Amino acid sequence: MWNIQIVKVLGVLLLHVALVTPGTQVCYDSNENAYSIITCGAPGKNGTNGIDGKRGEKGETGPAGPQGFPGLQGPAGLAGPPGPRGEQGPSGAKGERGDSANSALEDLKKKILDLDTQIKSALDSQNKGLPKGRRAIAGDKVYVTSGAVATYDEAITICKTAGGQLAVPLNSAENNAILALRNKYALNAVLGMNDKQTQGIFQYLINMIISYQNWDYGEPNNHRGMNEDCVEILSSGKWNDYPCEMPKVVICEF
Ligand code: GN1
Ligand code: CA
Repeated sequence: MWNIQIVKVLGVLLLHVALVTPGTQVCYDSNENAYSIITCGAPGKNGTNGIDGKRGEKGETGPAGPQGFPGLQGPAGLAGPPGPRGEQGPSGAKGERGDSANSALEDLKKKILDLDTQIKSALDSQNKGLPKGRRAIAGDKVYVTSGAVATYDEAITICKTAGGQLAVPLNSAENNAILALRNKYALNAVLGMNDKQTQGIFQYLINMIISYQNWDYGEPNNHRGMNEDCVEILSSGKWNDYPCEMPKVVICEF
């Protein structure tokens, strides 16, 4: 046994002496239970990079970042519902004693009379230049004619252009004043009313149903089925409906 070990050691020493040269070394391989000689060279170059490893697990949530800048102001909101009614305020100071009802009425009457006088004098001076027989007065109204004849529509325009309107009697006094002018001429005069809108219902130019009326016997009658929508004043002062296109004397009122 000891002989075998001694032989092994001697073998190795011999191998070492015979084969180990600079650049070589003896290595013992325990698996093979043997010795081998390897050549020692310069270290090899680094290998190329390996492929990427597997993706790591998700890290923990980081700390909250700093607060951002405030945003722009938004548009105004809708108006809210009305609030509840407030409490009643305290009573005001007592006012000065007023005029008696009678004296206030007297004041008003005086003002109206003054106004009436002013209107009459203004109307008088306005009509001074008109030839006699071509104007008539009833109350505050002044009726004027040149004796010219025209259809209903033309008559309306003539009076409007003159600053007045086609004469229309609202009572018997006004009807008489208009009649006085009509009777200066041999023709009937046209009045400011018609039943164009509804047959048989005569209206003023302002589309109001007439109040005062003075129809001749049997009138208005749309004679023989004719379209008699306009009104003329006859020599008797009574009224007749007639076709608006027929020319009649024009009397204006101011
Ligand atoms: C008639 O007769 P005279 O011409 O005055 C008629 C009127 C008509 C008018 C038409 C009593 O009047 O209603 O509007 O003709 N009078 C009668 O021109 O029928
Ligand atoms: Ca008629």
